[in-house]
Amino acid sequence: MSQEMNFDGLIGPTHNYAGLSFGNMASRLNAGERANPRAAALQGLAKMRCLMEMGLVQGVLPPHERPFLPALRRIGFSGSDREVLKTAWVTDHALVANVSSASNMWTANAATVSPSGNTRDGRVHLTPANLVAMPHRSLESEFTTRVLRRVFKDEACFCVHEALPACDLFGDEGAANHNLMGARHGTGSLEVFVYGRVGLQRHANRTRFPGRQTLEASQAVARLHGTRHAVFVEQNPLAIDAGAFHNDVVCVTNERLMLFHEQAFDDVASTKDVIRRAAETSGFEPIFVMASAAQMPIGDAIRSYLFNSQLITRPDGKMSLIVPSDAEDVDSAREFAAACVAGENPIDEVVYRDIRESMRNGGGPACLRLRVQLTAEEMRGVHSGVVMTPETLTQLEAWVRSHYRDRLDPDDLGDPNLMTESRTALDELTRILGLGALYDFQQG
Ligand code: SUG
Repeated sequence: MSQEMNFDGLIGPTHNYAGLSFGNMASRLNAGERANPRAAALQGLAKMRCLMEMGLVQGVLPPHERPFLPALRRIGFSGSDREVLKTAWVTDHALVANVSSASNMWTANAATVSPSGNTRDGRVHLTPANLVAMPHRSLESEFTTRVLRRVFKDEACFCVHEALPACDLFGDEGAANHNLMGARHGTGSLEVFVYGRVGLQRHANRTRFPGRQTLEASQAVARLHGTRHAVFVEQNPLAIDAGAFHNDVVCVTNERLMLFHEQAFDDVASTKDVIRRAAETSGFEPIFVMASAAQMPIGDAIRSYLFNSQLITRPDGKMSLIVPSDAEDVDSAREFAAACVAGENPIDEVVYRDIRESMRNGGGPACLRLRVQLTAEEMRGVHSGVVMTPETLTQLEAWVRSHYRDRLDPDDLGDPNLMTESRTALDELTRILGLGALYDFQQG
């Protein structure tokens, strides 16, 4: 028997709104606004506590070092750390914004994960996403690989691959474009890879906004993992252009259930058909719950992030939908969520959570977590420091309160004190989570 464990990204001390993500509506609309890193991190921790109280096993992944000075040195800035930051800031604020983003909080983009029941060698396989579509996110994969190799160290149980080659052809966004479906967690399941474009057809762009995940990347990940049952389906260009830069903005799965918007996929009838046929081979019957465009215009789906909810199975076997509180303000989304609970499907509860600070950058509940299905033995192999208990959560809340600012404007990113404060916080965090010297600034 397996259990699902969610690894949430701890929201880092430099959380801000720099408008870095082309094609992500919230990122553009809130560019330049004042952020509250302290509230952001506490909202994230409160969501984790809520899931733990529902009986789920919760893990965390630490924030990355930001501002990331090695990236500035690599492009020619030199001197002491303070000098590097100062000269880069004077040269171009945008460079500093890119190396300061706390975007690694969205761990649905950290990696693609195949459970051991699905893979040929019977190990859990993880491929860190290269995130090449956005410069600020492309800085994440190296450190993510390091973290995942510490957290999933036991090579008898886990295999953490290198990220795919960092080029346009292999644009990979991790679990945000990958869904698991199966009779129950841990039973051999079907992996539904969803791509935004065919990389080799780069000049035949069907979208105005980037389709970040390529078919070639999805196929490469399935090959690396030795995935037994996989299908590859395409995002709808219309959804991408409406702001669904990742498929998880318009679709979520849990066990046999797929909850999605009518315009999520390029060809919804054939997508359902492909999944249905593949599911038959995997030995289960999928349940599709779809919001039609008439019930909920695609713009409402993007504004509310209803489909970016976490769909979870509680220990009693029923499902809960953890929805961003922003969705309560969008009539069609609120009504559809209520209808899901009333309808003939396993969802029997909707829980609204306030994660507004993350939402303003286009990151909902499902973006903030990486799902990993683990057997009891694999669970024991996970680095225990990152497995949350109510006490560690309390400790992390106190840590946030003592180190994080409660306001951050994009203009503050050039402040060397922010760098020092962040390093002090992260240094302490590695002790709380028992991770050892993990960050570049801790070396030497
Ligand atoms: O990659 N936003 C992230 C949001 C990621 C959401 N993740 C999933 N859907 N799984 C992105 O666009 C905004 C940063 C800024 O503008 O400051 C940002 O990176």
